[in-house]
Amino acid sequence: MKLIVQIPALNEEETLPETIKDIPREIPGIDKVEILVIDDGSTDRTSQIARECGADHVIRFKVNQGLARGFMVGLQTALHLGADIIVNTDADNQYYGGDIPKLIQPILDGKADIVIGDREVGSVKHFSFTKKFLQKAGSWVVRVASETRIPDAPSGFRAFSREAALRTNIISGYTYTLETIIQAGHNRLAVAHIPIRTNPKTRESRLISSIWRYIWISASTIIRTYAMYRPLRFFSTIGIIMFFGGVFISARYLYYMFMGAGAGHIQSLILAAVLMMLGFQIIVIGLISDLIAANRRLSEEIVYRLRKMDRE
Ligand SMILES: Nc1nc2c(ncn2[C@@H]2O[C@H](COP(=O)(O)OP(=O)(O)O)[C@@H](O)[C@H]2O)c(=O)[nH]1
Ligand SMILES: [Mg+2]
Repeated sequence: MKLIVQIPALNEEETLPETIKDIPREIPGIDKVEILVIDDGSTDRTSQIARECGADHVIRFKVNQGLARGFMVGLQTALHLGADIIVNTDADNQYYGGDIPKLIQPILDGKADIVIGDREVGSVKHFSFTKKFLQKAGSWVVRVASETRIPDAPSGFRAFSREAALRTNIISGYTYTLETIIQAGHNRLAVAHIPIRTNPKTRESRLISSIWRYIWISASTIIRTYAMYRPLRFFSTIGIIMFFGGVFISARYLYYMFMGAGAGHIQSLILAAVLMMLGFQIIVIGLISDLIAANRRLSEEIVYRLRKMDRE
């Protein structure tokens, strides 16, 4: 069993040494632990520091590609290097490295494909009220969209089995955290969670520079991912509501017409017609998206087999 711990890093020369130092190199049930740092176009000495501190592999992008891309390249590289389990942790030493054995235990036991470290956000003192609220609301939406029961969806401390890593495809460019969970839920991978510890805060979050931007990007990622996996349900729900809204308004119009007062209600007749037409079209869009989604499932299967062959 080989474990690779991957650390996406952007300008992290200050906190990377501690992060690497805290990663246990001997874990029961694991023959070899290796560390992979993905330096995403840092302008400081992140890559050199990573090597000096004992990272076994360092990938460096010349220009910044964003966390989601870095995460994907990390997963693929780890698979290439023969990882059986891949753990992701943050370079700001936010997560407690000593919890890695606990995090991978459900995978070793054959009970999970993905394990998400749950920070038990309610009890983290240095999280602001807004961050806690966003984390909770976001996690709830992700639970509904992914049909899983993950309490801490944006957590970056997580473990993937080789099978889960082979099946993961990230489309969004900003964050991988939400998309991986929704995808895993729909691919029927076993997603588990366990409580983990966090270290005192070392610096402000770089990803959440503006709350509104964060909400906007997270919401659009969730909607896009959900629509990708459940297009018919997504579009037909909207379409049916509009269509029957239109039916209701036309029934009301017919009632007035038979009562002899139709002339004053032409506006609502127009609204009814527009709603019914739009609703019908949205349902048709749902059907087309469903056909596209069927293609996507086939493509995903091909990508999965290619990756597997590549590894063998
Ligand atoms: N590859 C990559 N990693 C990034 C980027 N921005 C932040 N990170 C890394 O992502 C992790 C989480 O970032 P952080 O600012 O701590 O966000 P937090 O999750 O809100 O605490 C850290 O390891 C950062 O070094 C980026 O643009 N590209
Ligand atoms: Mg952080």
